[in-house]
Amino acid sequence: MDKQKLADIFAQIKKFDKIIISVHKRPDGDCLGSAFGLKDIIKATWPNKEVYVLGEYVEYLSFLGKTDEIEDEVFEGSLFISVDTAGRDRIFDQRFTKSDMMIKIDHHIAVENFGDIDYVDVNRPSVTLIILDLFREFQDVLKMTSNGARALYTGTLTDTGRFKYSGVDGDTFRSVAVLYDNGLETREIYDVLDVRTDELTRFKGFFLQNFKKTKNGVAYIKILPKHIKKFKVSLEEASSLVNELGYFAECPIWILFAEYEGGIVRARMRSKGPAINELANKYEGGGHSMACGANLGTWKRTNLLIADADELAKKYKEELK
Ligand SMILES: [Mn+2]
Repeated sequence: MDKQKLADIFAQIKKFDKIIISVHKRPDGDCLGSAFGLKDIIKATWPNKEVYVLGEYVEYLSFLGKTDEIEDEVFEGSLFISVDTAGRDRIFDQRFTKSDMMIKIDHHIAVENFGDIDYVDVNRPSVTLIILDLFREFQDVLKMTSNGARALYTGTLTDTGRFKYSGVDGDTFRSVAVLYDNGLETREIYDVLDVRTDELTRFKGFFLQNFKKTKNGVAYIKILPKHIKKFKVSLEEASSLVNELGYFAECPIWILFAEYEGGIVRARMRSKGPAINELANKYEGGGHSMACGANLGTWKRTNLLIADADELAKKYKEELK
């Protein structure tokens, strides 16, 4: 935690009357949770400030808040805050250059610096927990409502795999305690997150019947457009099942392949053994050491990645002996 930089960010938020918060493309619980949590803190503390959240609509996260659509003029004289986004081109709204100042708040290994202030803390398992570092640092001034607590808890839950992933520590729970102190009610959140449609339930049946394993311990599944069509699920929904492959004791690595717009094949990669981010980098991807993604482009290349992952699993098991 960089207290000086948090103080700089606090000073800018205090100074600007107009603040625009943007998430990354294809947003998840952490970036929308951070954005709406930060908006709530700013509005609860300074009700007269204008605060906007820019991002795509995501049905299952719509309970966190409503995103805004704004004209170019609104950017004039504004502070732009990008959350949970490592690269400039991944920012949802590319009009950030029209803002007076830009702050980046993120927890991914920096691919580039693009803010006037860049706050990157890779030791925090979610950006919501960085927002909470800011909140706790200036607790005497900042306020939060139960809506903000809900948003920040949701992002913390989704990015830590419900407190299971590495990076969760005492600070995580000290921050979560602050959310309870500010009116957090968790029941509603679990009610929303634990919902599953008929379609996805049936797709899950298919998924659990059709995964494959390599010799040395890589579990994987290839989700083709025809499967998506047959079961009437979205790609996001289908991909959310990735960790269903993480239960095998003999498979330290698991991968979900799916085809995106324009026939582009991507991989979601997970590990409970060796670090896999370098492998992801080799295939035009990146992310965290145990959870990352790769851009294969074509189905043909998936077999290369599977072979590389299998080699990694083999080495890992040999080292354990
Ligand atoms: Mn995140």
